[in-house]
Amino acid sequence: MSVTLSREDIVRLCERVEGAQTRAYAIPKLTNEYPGMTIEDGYAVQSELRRRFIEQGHTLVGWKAGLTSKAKMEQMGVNVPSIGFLTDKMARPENSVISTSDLVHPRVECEVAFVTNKDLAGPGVTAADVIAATDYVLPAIEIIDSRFSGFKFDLESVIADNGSSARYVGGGRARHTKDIDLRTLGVVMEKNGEVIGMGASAAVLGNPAEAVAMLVNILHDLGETLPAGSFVMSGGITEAVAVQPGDHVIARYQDLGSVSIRFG
Ligand code: 0L1
Ligand code: MG
Repeated sequence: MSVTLSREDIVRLCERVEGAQTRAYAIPKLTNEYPGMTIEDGYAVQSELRRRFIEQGHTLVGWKAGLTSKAKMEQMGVNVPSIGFLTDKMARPENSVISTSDLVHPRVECEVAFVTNKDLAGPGVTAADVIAATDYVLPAIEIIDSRFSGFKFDLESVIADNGSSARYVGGGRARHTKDIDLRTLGVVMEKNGEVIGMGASAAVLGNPAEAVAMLVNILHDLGETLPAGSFVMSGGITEAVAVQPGDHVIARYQDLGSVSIRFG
């Protein structure tokens, strides 16, 4: 597979996704109009979106791996994970109020985030390489927001929509990887005081560091590397749960403390 869309079509689809993201409205999945669209076409649209956001003054702070748990891949009917970019404008402080009026279908996921202190470049990057290049890990909540009507999407469209990236919140307690077992970190997610999800970090490709390695290897295919100082979300441990105004979500992690966020 390769990029099949013309430059004109990439720009057209990017403008469609950018409008839906910045003005918070739902659009039909892109493959309705472009049924032959490939995963590489999806990344071409995502790269154009990244170029535009950076041109508009956003700063790239890192990347996210998505669809990294078996449950989520099965739910979506896909067998490969995806990646998306993260900018400073998507970050929100812990326990702040996130406005749902700026979002289409917000849902929350519990993730382990990595902060790197060495450059990583594929191909062939392994989980051990990721651990060697990790400064610390911290707990995070990702707020994903698929812009596609009725959640009717496919991998190509999701990748073009930057992997449904919308907001992210880091917090809790940062730890060195040598002090924790990255595979067995438990997490309990509560919404308004009720437990709505739980899991262990091994749900993410057996070890969240594997997801970061996969991400760096996909970056290589896109002609990119992961610079030192990057913030990387490794993928949802728990199922994504819908949120609405008034909700308070707290994710309690074994060994990593907790992260909370409110919705207004
Ligand atoms: O973060 C992710 O796992 C990406 C999910 C993309 C599909 C969705 O919006 O559920
Ligand atoms: Mg996620």
